[in-house]
Amino acid sequence: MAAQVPTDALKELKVNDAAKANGKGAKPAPAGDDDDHAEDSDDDAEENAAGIGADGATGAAKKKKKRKPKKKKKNPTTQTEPPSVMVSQLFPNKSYPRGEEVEYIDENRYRTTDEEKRHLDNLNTEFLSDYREAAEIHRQVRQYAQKSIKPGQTLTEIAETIENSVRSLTGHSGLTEGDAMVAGMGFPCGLSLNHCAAHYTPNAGNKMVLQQDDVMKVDFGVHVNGRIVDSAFTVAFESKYDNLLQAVKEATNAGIREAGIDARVGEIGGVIQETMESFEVEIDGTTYPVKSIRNLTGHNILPYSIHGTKAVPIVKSNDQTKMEEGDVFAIETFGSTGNGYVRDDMEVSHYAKNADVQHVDLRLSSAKTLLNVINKNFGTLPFCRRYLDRLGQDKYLLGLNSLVNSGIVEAYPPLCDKKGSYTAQFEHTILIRPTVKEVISRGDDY
Ligand SMILES: [Co+2]
Repeated sequence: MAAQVPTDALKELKVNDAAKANGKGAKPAPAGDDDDHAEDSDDDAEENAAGIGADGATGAAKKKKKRKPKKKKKNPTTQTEPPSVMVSQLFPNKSYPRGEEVEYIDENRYRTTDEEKRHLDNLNTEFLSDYREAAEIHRQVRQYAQKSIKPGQTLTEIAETIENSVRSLTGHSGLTEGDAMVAGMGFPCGLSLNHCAAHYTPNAGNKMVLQQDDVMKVDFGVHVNGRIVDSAFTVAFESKYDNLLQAVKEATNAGIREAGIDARVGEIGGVIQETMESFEVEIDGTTYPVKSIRNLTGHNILPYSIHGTKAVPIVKSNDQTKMEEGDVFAIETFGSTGNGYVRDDMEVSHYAKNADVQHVDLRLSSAKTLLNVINKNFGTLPFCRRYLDRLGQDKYLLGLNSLVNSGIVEAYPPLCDKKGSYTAQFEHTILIRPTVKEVISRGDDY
């Protein structure tokens, strides 16, 4: 989930709307026919099948219904499609795979073998296994998404498949009070198309259909005990976008490479920008420079809080903020064929309770009720309108807007570059451990 450059810092940025190239626009996907895509995962009918109510059967004493010996349900050892098996069953005793572990360099090289740093690492076993579990869930769900997402699907269907898979793999449906706080979605599944870079997800009734020509950013979070893995990728079906995607993937990897203890975020931004902007992309006969979107940033992650206090810019700046031992960062970069600058656009879907707002007296009773629902089910984790719908809430918009206006809840509107442009995103979560940097969400896909 993207963080935005704070407004006063933005004033220092020069906005250059004079785009060199003027692309023919990708129209927002028109509303189209629903395509029902019934993919069932339930294969556990074996438990209740045999021998119920055979008592009253007429005649034929000979034909006694044979009671099937109750099969002991074995723990599955492989994942289903779509994913439905808890990863805690696939990896007994919390033996989750590690992320990519990268040794520190220069004056921090000693840390990998240092006795004291290794001891500190060993104090973090729960933190690490929660993080590795969340990361493994992210990988399994996104790899299924990469295989299965096709033009013609509705965005609603795509989002719900991803979100329901995440919930199944954590073993927490989030339907009972407080369950979504134990483990589940770390933030809503963003499905932002074309010129929209971030924070779009369908609200109820949305009929948008993914098109062959679309470039879609899939950005979702998985949390286990509040340890949020934030990772994103971009889907496109046409090869004309390859260079755009390549630029952003390499820029994100450059940012990950530069990250480490004592690394200054402004310098990391410079390396990201240099990598990103060494690319151009030809789309339908027009060549565009790939620009870093300068008012979007990576960010640190705190327990139950997706945006901490540190930002990781994706353009060069003199921000001297340092990464420190124990930090968790989402390194995400966005490339664009447009202005390289996003604005709020379209209907809001994403919200989160503001972590640092104290008690406010609410007059509107619907706002009070809704705040109670948010407190119990999400705390400070981001949620979207669909998550309120599935909890059985309705007619909550007035209350929700009142919470936003009183500053208790923050709205995260979709962030879009100029119409007709294309944007791409790749993102990983990294742990700045005492001994090594662990790219926790790394997979063989990206
Ligand atoms: Co993020």
